Amino acid sequence: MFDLGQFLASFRETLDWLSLKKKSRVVVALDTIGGRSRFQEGEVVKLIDSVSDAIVGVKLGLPFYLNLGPSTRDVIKHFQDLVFIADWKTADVPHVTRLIFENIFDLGFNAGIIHAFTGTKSMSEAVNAARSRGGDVIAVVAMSHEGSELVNSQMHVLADMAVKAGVGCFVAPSNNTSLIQELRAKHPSSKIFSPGVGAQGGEVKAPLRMGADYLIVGRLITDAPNPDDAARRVASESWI
Ligand code: NUP
Repeated sequence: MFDLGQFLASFRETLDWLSLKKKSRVVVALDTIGGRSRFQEGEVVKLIDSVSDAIVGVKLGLPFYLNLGPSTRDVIKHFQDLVFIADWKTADVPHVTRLIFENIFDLGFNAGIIHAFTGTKSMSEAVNAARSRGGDVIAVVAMSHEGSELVNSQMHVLADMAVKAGVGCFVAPSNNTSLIQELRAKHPSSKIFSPGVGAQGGEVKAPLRMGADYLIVGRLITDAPNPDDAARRVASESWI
């Protein structure tokens, strides 16, 4: 349903507003549905519709786009009461980064995720594309999987570069809450998105208590026998 409160608000304001309205800090990562990574547009719309009251946004990765292609735009258009984040984790030279981000916003996404290690020039191009289209940029400064020690050891350097480029939103792992705590301490007004809840061992409340703003939750919800029940459960636990 269209809501006037969202009109012309920034990505971060819209998220805060949706969060308050729905009493949820959950962004759903839609990589799989019931364990399957191939699905039709109708199934996607049905799933998002069933969980939309309990979530503030949907994060769609590259597998989703490779599966559904330009129909992604139609999926996004269906939902006025959610933000959509393109998790394409771009890692390219500045002028190509700009092209990618222009496409992300032209598809209807409200924000896109970039790897901070690409540096300030690439991130600035993403930020410029975002500003000219009313979107936002989220930088990966730490990761949730085994093997991410190298990137995680550079979190502060990466976050400082991101801030220099005008980025105010970060991805940091829910299963490594000390990193969230450190990031929050150094960047009090940033927005921290935290993946790794459930399937990767992260908890719901711990990352939020350490300073995360939003949880990115995939399989715990999308592969559950009843995704709507699972989403409602995680949402109510996230409202602390
Ligand atoms: O460090 C990261 N870890 C991570 O899992 C950065 C991410 N963007 N993600 C994404 O979050 C990953 O691509 C997936 O879409 C989601 C987590 O999914 P799940 O483990 O909750 O199913």
